[in-house]
Amino acid sequence: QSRRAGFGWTSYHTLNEIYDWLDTLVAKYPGVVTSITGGRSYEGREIKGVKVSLRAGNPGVFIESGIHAREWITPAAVTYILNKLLTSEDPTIKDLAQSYDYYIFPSVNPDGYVFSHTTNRMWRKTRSRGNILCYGADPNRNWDFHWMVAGSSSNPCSDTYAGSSPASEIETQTLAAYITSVADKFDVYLSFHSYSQLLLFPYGHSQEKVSNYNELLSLGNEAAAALAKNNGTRYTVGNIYDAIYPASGGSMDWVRGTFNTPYTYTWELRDTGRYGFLLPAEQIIETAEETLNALVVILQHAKKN
Ligand code: ING
Ligand code: ZN
Repeated sequence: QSRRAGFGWTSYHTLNEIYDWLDTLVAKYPGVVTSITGGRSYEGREIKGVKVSLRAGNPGVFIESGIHAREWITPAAVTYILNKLLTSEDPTIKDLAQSYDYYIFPSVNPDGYVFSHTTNRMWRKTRSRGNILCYGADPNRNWDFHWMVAGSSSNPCSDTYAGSSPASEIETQTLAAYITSVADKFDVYLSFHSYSQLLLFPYGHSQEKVSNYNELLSLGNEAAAALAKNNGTRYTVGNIYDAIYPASGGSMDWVRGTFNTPYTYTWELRDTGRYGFLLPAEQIIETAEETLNALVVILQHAKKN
């Protein structure tokens, strides 16, 4: 990608490129895009986000991606969707952009993301040094809701190491504090992972059904149908425990369990394993476009209810 072309979605970007682009949005859309911060990482990097607010008094949508370092398609797709919210001429997208405040954090594990660019492409965890041999904890097993109950490891060398205690990771603590500060403002929470093509909702610690299980399942299936329209990409929808595997301490489950946020989904974006985490950059735009179609269904439903 040439310097003149600026930020785009035909290649994957470094953390600095993503953060610089967020800064350009703040400068370009004064009063609409504002800088928000989820605190600082173990190595001192900012957890940088933006709030998009086209109208006063709207309900909120909270979006996080990149909690796992190697899942590069997630910040790529989320920044694409952010750009569409600001620039689309499509009346449906414009309406949704004007109907919600968006709190968007494209890279909530910045140390891990940088490490996956510089040193180990398959890195998943944070980079905290709690153990001399193995660094980092799984930031999606570390949240303080049924911590270490399922699908979590107490071995610091495991990729699913839950950390030494609930919210042991500074990234979890500081992002949780930010989420708490705005929790009364949003009723949609979306977390982005890859890969497997799944649309997941709570919970992961047990088969316990959330109160609106049927609504989340049928809405998820409607969203998956909309997603399949462009390219035939097929998603499976369900609660974490049954649709993927038992796994506790994830960010979404903490949000649902703590604030009772009604619409919470975790996405597992493309693909189903051919490329896995190494999804070719040529698939960023198609992936983001189909995901946006599904997002429209979820946000339109949440708006009515
Ligand atoms: N998958 C998720 C993981 O953290 C998940 C699945 C989502 C578990 C939400 C718990 C909560 O294991 C990937 N690919 O990271
Ligand atoms: Zn993940």
